[in-house]
Amino acid sequence: MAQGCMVALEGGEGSGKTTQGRLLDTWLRDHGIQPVVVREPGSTWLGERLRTLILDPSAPGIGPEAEMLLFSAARAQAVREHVAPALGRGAVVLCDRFADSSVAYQGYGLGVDVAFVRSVNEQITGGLRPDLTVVLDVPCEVAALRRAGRGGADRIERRGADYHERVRRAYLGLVEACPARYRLLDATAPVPQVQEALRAIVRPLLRGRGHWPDCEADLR
Ligand code: Z5A
Repeated sequence: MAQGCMVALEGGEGSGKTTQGRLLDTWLRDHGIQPVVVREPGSTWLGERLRTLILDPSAPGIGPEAEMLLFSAARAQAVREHVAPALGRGAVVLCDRFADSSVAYQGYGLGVDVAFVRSVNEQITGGLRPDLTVVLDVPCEVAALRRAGRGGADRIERRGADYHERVRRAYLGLVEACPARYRLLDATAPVPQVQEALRAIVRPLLRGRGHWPDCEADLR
């Protein structure tokens, strides 16, 4: 019987989480695994509305604590509606961002008390933690160039280089502090190369949780 298993993709803006998450999803489906994919903020009626509100560049003066609580409300709903039920029935859950985004962006980035952020995360997730968090890392200048190609920066993307540097450092610190639960991936490489490295990280975890038939020796 396969066990529930949660993989989170984290990292700064433009590090390629969405691109890599989609490729990982397709790869898993090609091998008979039907992951539940969640993006934060979003994936629920409430979360998608909060996303529009929080990222709106014309939103006037949302304070750091309020911002953190809005992201938390979206997360609480996503956990209740999707993540917890999926894990309960033994599914694979892929999250494009999870609780560490609030630690990095609102805690270390904006100066909200990190212990408070962690404690809210603990309450709203019931202590749920991803089995594995892959941090996709790119220097902020690379992320800025990728973003420039898209235009229309949102409220958080508009923050200065110092802010995004603090966020990046926060993620690197999380990986360093707990190598058992985090893996760092150099996301400056071309997309297929990053995907190959990501699969190599995810494969043994899923294999250990019994997520594909024994007869399939290698999951390419
Ligand atoms: N946020 C927060 O503050 N607190 C929280 O608790 C949570 C979130 C949950 C969500 O907006 C924002 O909310 C986010 C953090 C904050 N803000 N920031 N900054 P989002 O979902 O729109 O933002 P994002 O998660 O950062 O997504 P993104 O900017 O789209 O980045 P991405 O998903 O990591 O990258 P991508 O969309 O896959 O790729 C970006 C571009 O780079 C795209 O043109 C790709 O074609 C290109 N790309 C991707 N990979 C490569 C490689 N390897 N080489 C070259 N080009 C590449």
